[in-house]
Amino acid sequence: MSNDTLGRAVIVVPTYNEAENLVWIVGRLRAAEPGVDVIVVDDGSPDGTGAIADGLAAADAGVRVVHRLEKAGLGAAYLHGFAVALEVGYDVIGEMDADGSHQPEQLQRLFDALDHADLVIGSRWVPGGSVVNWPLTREALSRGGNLYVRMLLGLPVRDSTAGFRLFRRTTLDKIDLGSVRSSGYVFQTELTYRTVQAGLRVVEVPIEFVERVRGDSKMSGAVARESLRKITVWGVRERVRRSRRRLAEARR
Ligand SMILES: Nc1nc2c(ncn2[C@@H]2O[C@H](COP(=O)(O)OP(=O)(O)OP(=O)(O)O)[C@@H](O)[C@H]2O)c(=O)[nH]1
Ligand SMILES: [Mg+2]
Repeated sequence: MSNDTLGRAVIVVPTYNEAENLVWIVGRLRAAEPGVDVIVVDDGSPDGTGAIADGLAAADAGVRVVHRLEKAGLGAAYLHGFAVALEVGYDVIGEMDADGSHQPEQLQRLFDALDHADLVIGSRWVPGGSVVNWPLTREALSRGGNLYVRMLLGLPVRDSTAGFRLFRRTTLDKIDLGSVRSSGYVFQTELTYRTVQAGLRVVEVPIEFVERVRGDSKMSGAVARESLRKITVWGVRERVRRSRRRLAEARR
């Protein structure tokens, strides 16, 4: 199995108020991929998710928990989880939501593709990918956002905001995580962008994304505005960089 040649793997699962989902999703993950460990990163969820995660870790040596004091955004939680995973020495470090939108049973598809990639994204918007139970407005927002990213940044990626992923350790080592400042979902786009800029290979595999059934979404206007603002700034910088390069080449 490809997982064996890739080394030790861990999936980082950020949580904020996922008490209704965590046992279910971690159980599915451990059943689908018994060789893959889990790091839950909880931002002091008032609904007791942190204590539930501690219970899982006490019963299963493959699960560990990072407790953070307050809700500081998805990006900050992932950076913390990645730092722990790198410190422990994992070779493959993944991302997955706790709300059931990403199906652990489809994780093997991502591992299979990691053989010839530095970052694998479980993608809703490549042929074969799909979304279950999303309102049209949500789909339009995701498709539109991804189109904007492709146009402005020239990224050859259909679903750069997706949060079902596998990174090789070497990829995280090369993209300077210390300078990442994005806190909301634009964090995903920033990491994709950095991976492409570093000349590394990004491969998308189709997944079926299922809208959460239990618990509340953390998507907010502030999160969407951060995305729009950052992508626009990066896009302008990208244009300046490209025209400077063209000018320099013309002078040669
Ligand atoms: N630690 C931490 N986790 C977060 C934070 N915000 C969101 N999450 C988790 O990140 C994952 C994705 O968040 P969701 O609320 O599902 O976002 P979404 O998938 O865009 O929204 P829905 O489609 O409504 O589910 C979930 O596991 C959340 O619990 C945060 O600030 N800190
Ligand atoms: Mg979700």
